[in-house]
Amino acid sequence: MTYPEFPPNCTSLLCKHLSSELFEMLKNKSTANGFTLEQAINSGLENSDSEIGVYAGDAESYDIFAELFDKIIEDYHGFSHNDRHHSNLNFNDLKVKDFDEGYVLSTRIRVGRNVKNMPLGSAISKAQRNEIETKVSTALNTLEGELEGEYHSLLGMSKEIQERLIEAHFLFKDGDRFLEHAGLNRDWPHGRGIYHNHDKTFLVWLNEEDQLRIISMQQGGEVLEVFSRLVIAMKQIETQIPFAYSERLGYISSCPTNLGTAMRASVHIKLPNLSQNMEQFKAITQKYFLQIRGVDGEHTQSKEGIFDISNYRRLGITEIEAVQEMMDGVTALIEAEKNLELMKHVESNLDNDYLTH
Ligand code: ADP
Ligand code: CIR
Repeated sequence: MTYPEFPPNCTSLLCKHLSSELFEMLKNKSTANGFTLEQAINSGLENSDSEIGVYAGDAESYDIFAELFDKIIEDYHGFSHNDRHHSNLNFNDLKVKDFDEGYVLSTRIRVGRNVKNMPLGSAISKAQRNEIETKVSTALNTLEGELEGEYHSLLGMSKEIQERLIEAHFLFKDGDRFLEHAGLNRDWPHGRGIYHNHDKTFLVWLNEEDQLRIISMQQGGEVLEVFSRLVIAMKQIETQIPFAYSERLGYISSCPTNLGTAMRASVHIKLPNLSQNMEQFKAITQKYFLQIRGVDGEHTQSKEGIFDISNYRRLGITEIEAVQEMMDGVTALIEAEKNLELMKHVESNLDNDYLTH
């Protein structure tokens, strides 16, 4: 492979950080699983509109290709080579905000997890993926109380049910072109599936971008309820399934954006006025380290002024800090939305006064 020609408009962290010198240094290296630089960067090369553009094939990728991954990790999370990740799951440390009524429609917090001593999805074999499905679904089937539910393999699920679950925000989509070019969709739909409790407030995705995505979600803005359900579930699952974890990088994930806590805490929030003032909207999200996504998830658009707002950073901050950043930022967004509403109201009253006098 020769040094790739990046298009001039390429803004991914891959384009930004993969110099020809770095490429020459890493191009012949591979991990014990045989994962190469070429595989790690393929998604970013095929999708020049990538934000990041790289995926790891195993935990070792973060060491073997560290000169590239570390630059991307520092750029995204502000976490340097000498930093160490720390965890905090103590709900008592959370300064809970009660969001004003009428803005937050639903809350979802998820973590990504991968099984210790297994390759990640980009480098895994079909047999290993199936083995994970069997082991994890067996473990999930032992959960009790609120977490009790059933595992549904994608292989045995009709297209119609899949569509319905995707539309209701419970299931992942197939055919994501970023994952496709990372080798993460190989053998689809084998080994993939979803576990959920009866109320669909606790869900686990199997073998999508990460081997597990553990999810807690519900209508409304009760963040503490969503977070505590997730923490209980994460801890119970981990007693049966050992997860890939690094003393420096925390939980190991396929995409470097998900390292550390691997946690994305999000709300669906209605901001019809603020979304007409994108400069102000973006300034607030930058101040609070928030990410704006569309209402159907990553790489989708907003509908009817509804956005998915979540913490941007996941590594180098604790789980509590990740959730706190989301809550503080969302509170600031609601405040700004209310002020814009008020201004609109005052302006329309002034117009009416002018017309009637
Ligand atoms: P992930 O969060 O796993 O990185 P996505 O951004 O693709 O992945 O989101 C997955 C699904 O979760 C999408 O259907 C998205 O609309 C849904 N979702 C995310 N946040 C919320 C939320 N707060 N309430 C309801 N659904 C949500
Ligand atoms: C990109 O580079 O834009 C995609 N590979 C997505 C990156 C961030 N999202 C993620 O980890 N799910």
